[in-house]
Amino acid sequence: MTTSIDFRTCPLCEATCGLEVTHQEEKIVRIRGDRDDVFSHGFICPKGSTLGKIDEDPDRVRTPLIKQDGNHEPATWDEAFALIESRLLPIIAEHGNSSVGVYLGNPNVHSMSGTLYPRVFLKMLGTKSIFSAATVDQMPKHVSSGLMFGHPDLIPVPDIDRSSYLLMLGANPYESNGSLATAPDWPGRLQAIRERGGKVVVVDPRRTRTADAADEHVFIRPGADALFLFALANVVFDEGLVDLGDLEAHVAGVEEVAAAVEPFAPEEVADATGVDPGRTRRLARELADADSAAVYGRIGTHTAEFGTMASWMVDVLNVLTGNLDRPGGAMFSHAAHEQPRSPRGFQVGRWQSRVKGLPEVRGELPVSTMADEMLEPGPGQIRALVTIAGNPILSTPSSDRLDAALGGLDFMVSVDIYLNETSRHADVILPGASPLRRPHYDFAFNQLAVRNVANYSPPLFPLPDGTPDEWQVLLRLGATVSGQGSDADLDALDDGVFGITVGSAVGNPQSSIYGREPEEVFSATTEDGEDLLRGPERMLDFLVRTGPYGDGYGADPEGLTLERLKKAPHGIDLGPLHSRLPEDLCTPSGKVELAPEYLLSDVARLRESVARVSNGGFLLIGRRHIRSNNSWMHNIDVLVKGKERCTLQISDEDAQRLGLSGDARVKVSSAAGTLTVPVEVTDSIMPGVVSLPHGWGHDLEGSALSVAAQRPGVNTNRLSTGAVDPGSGNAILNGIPVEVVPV
Ligand SMILES: Nc1nc2c(c(=O)[nH]1)N[C@H]1C(S)=C(S)[C@@H](COP(=O)(O)OP(=O)(O)OC[C@H]3O[C@@H](n4cnc5c(=O)[nH]c(N)nc54)[C@H](O)[C@@H]3O)O[C@H]1N2
Ligand SMILES: Nc1nc2c(c(=O)[nH]1)N[C@H]1C(S)=C(S)[C@@H](COP(=O)(O)OP(=O)(O)OC[C@H]3O[C@@H](n4cnc5c(=O)[nH]c(N)nc54)[C@H](O)[C@@H]3O)O[C@H]1N2
Ligand code: SF4
Ligand SMILES: [Mo]
Repeated sequence: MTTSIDFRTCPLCEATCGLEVTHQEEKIVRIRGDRDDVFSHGFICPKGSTLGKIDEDPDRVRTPLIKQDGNHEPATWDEAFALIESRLLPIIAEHGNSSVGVYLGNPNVHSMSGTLYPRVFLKMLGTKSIFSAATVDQMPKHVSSGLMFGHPDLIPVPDIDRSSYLLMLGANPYESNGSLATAPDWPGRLQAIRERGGKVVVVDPRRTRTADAADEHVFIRPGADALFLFALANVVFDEGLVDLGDLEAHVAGVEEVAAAVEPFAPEEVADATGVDPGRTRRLARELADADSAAVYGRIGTHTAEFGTMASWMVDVLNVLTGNLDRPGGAMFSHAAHEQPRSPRGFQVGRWQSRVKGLPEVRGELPVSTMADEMLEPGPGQIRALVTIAGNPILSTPSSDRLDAALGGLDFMVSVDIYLNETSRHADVILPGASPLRRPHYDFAFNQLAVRNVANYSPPLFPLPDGTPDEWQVLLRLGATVSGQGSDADLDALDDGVFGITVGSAVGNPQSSIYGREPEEVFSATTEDGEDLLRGPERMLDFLVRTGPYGDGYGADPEGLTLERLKKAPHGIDLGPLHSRLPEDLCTPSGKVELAPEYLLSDVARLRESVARVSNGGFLLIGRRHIRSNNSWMHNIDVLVKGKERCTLQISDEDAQRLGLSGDARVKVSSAAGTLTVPVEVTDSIMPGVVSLPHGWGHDLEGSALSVAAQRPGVNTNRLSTGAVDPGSGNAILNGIPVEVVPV
């Protein structure tokens, strides 16, 4: 057997590491970090080397499965689609398109098919019952960015490679490898800040590995980030530290913000945050005085009661200290596939959810209310569900209720690679492709990267004969639910989708191919003058060629094309982040809107929270471990072996008070449910706070996860209540009041 080496980007998390894969035909010999990768320079984490194990996992679903008498049995693709057609079409005919709900999970943003084709499917289905992992994650950031910068995807990232001060809240990149700030090797990059004489400050109710490696760690009471950030802004005004720098002429609403933060002096919020007011004042001064600085908040800041307020104030601070859009501050990436955006502004709540009246954001509804929409009878009730790369039973709130809701549906389809806690409810499971058998380019994370890079990887191994790629599965599903027939011509449909994209570009004065003939673009997409490119790769070629570094179909012969990307297996470095404002703002005013009315209107609620007194109970928060990936990699033996990880962390002080020894088990109860878990006593968590990781609870009947079932752990989302941050509809997953009782 010949041994070959190929290079590809790891699709598992946001860090986008380059991998060097040694293999003998379809057998992986070794995976290690690609030292020549232009962005990751050899960095890898323990998950990256397990891609072969996912590919080989005997539990991975490889053929469609149809549920018969409670068991999932293999079926052909034609049988699976025929069943979907015969069951879903009558539901749609009788109850309307929105009676079919769709849930999109996190791995979609890690694949080309999953980034581009669910939206095509959704359009063909025509439902308004759309949910995704975004509302258990970063939706507050989309809302604040949409309102401040005019587009929900204009998300500034900390320019950590040049920054001299980083204030990081609710993020633990030593375990997570970073989020909404794509940077392979966070540990190395954070260390480099310190080596240049800069400073890293971490605000977290736990002293994490990231906090341990930082210059300073600040304990904060869960859920209090917004108050702390408002207090920092208060000091910046109070002590005359405002300096907008180059953005001065392009910012509206400074006075309104000054008035809004006025009641939040550090002394006022000290009890609620647990942060000493003198320290808050010092941190505000340090931030304002630094040569360059960035404030960066993540999951712990977002999945909280005031997630949108906190998310907003993070960028207010970046603006007030003159750090937005300047090197070393908080900057906007400029991805190779980015398309011109029109300054249309951004709106929240264009419609509301039926049962709880929660706001639509970006065309979707909060997943926290998905079960309500299924369980509450009446016109508009969701009766069927399609999940695409999602495991909401473990990942979204009030799992027991959702489990009952999925069990009661008339019909369910899961596009997934495992028969797991969620897909066990599906009448039909349609397998997605193994990560090694699909092409990769990071549409989502190149747009959030701390350096502009482009990297394309072809599929390492082919799909087995007769197995469609995931984009074809999604198109066929779209054809089926839209009545075009489960045997529709997928290539023709895909040509149609591509044609619409091309048509709108040639008609857009901002596009580099404005006024060109669509035919020219179609005929240019032949590879080697022969096979027509299709699907996501054709779209990638188009987006890159019409993107900021593209060849514009001949306009710039030196520019990027998919062919060029293919010739650069270690990626193409497009340089450090560059300033993009005010030109690329999408607000109707053309300014940074520092004080959008929608956000100001929620300040009173935050103000009320200052006076809340603790009842002495515990607040539950989450955590991640480097060997995890949300709920779906616990079936990989090398990642789960060793010490039990699904434990309730509790402080020494609290353990003593409750008389708990290191191997004790406790009952944890919230308004939503009760779990029994082993404790882990530690000095690294704040007294009054307990922490449990998410993604566990693999003991549900009907799943087929043989490795995960041996160490099931418990599902922390049985404790989350379904309460949301009203500004974004994002779930509150951190700061949940719980009671802890020894068993
Ligand atoms: N309590 C608590 N809950 C949380 C969080 C938390 O911090 N605390 N974090 C939240 C966050 S940030 C997120 S993003 C969500 C994640 O929420 P989800 O996306 O719902 O959950 P995952 O565990 O990522 O599940 C991914 C699913 O996709 C499948 N899958 C993997 N790869 C592929 C593929 O290539 N194709 C297809 N079709 N399927 C695939 C897996 O088998 C699995 O079923 O969880 C959230 N839940
Ligand atoms: N190993 C691993 N990597 C992952 C994932 C995974 O599951 N495992 N999931 C991926 C996904 S989908 C995402 S979105 C990212 C998330 O990436 P991160 O945002 O870095 O997520 P975490 O590592 O959970 O870090 C969140 C931190 O917030 C703290 N925290 C909790 N509540 C509060 C609070 O109220 N205030 C403050 N200031 N801090 C608080 C927690 O103690 C924790 O240390 O990670 C990605 N990478
Ligand atoms: S850090 Fe993320 S991208 Fe890098 S190897 Fe690990 S899982 Fe893959
Ligand atoms: Mo996430």
